[in-house]
Amino acid sequence: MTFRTGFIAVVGRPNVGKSTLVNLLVGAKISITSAKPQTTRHRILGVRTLEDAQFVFADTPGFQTRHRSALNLAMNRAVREALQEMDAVLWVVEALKYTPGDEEVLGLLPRNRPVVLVVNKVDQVPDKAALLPYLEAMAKRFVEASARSATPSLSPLGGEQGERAEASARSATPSLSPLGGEQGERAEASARSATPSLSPPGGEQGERAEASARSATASLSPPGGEQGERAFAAIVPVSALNPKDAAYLLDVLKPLLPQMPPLFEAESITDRSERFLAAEILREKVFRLTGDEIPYAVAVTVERFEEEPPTRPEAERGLIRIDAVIWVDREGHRPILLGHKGERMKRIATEARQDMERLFGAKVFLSTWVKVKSGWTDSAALLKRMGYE
Ligand SMILES: Nc1nc2c(ncn2[C@@H]2O[C@H](COP(=O)(O)OP(=O)(O)OP(=O)(O)O)[C@@H](O)[C@H]2O)c(=O)[nH]1
Ligand SMILES: [Mg+2]
Repeated sequence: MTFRTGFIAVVGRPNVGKSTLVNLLVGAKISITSAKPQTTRHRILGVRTLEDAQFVFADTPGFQTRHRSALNLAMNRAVREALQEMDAVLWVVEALKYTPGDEEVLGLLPRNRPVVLVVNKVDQVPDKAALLPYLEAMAKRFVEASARSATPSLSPLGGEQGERAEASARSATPSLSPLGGEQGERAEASARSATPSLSPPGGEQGERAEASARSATASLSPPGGEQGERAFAAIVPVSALNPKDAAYLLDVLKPLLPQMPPLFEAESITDRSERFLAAEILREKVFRLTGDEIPYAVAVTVERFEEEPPTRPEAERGLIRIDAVIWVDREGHRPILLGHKGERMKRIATEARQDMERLFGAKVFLSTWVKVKSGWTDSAALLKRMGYE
């Protein structure tokens, strides 16, 4: 039996559901999620091992260019690095939406790796037939973008823009070959072939339309970077909230991975330590339980992570004692985080502890402190101390 193992970068603009999708594919919650953009700040690997394949997903921060703090630059760097190292790319977009943020990500996609377009949140689309023209438009954008990136246009250099121009120039180089006509036509033709299966919206029928959109688009093009060839390896509409969608996506990805023995133990689910995951879980609760003013300026560090020996011989793990500091940017944020009589902070800590216990399979004793360190999102030195490389 041939075994396949490969790295898959999961990229997209903020809040499209990358981390939710990675958790679904891994089968465990290893990456934090929230309704607020810019939840993920680090690259984090999620591993899923089947009988004949190991998928190593790299969840990445949402790529964004609106704010240029040191933190954001570090986050964007993590996205670029992930894209360079991977065997395949999952580009995640939100069903029926296409924003300038998505366009930015399109410009970063590598030319020499298979790219699978994941159209997420289809559960929010009542009329599944409405997806077909969207999928068609996305296929077309991908082809057009590759034609554009083959002739890098002059753009002002310096800062991020410069980096971007450079990155796309780099990505264009390996396959500088005449593009146009045929490719676009092929993608369009296969998108068209999806259209006859249009069926009336609603209930089961809608689902059927979705399924046939899948099967039609899954064959949009052969995977991989033949010179001058560039179309999505597949287009897969999913809901990251629907466990049934994971198996299909894994099936699509498997043939894109190189034949190689596994790199991680079969039971591994991530490359990150429990200490790191504990800090992330606490940060997730801050994101979820505070208003818009707080999350972006919050960081969490774990000052102590100690596991006691099990008290009973049959117990696998002992109590884990965790001391964590929640760093805020301004003194004014402290009372907001604590809430009336400390109620909000209490809830944050309780929910975090429960998630930690579930993930670690151990009892957790969690102590938290709130400290103020102004300007940390803009200071490279402080970022490093807080674990943002
Ligand atoms: N309805 C619906 N909501 C979803 C789906 N996938 C994700 N979400 C929600 O979308 C929000 C963002 O999800 P995340 O997984 O944190 O998104 P992300 O792309 O990782 O975001 P960043 O890390 O900030 O870039 C959360 O509230 C999720 O519950 C989906 O398929 N359907
Ligand atoms: Mg995320």
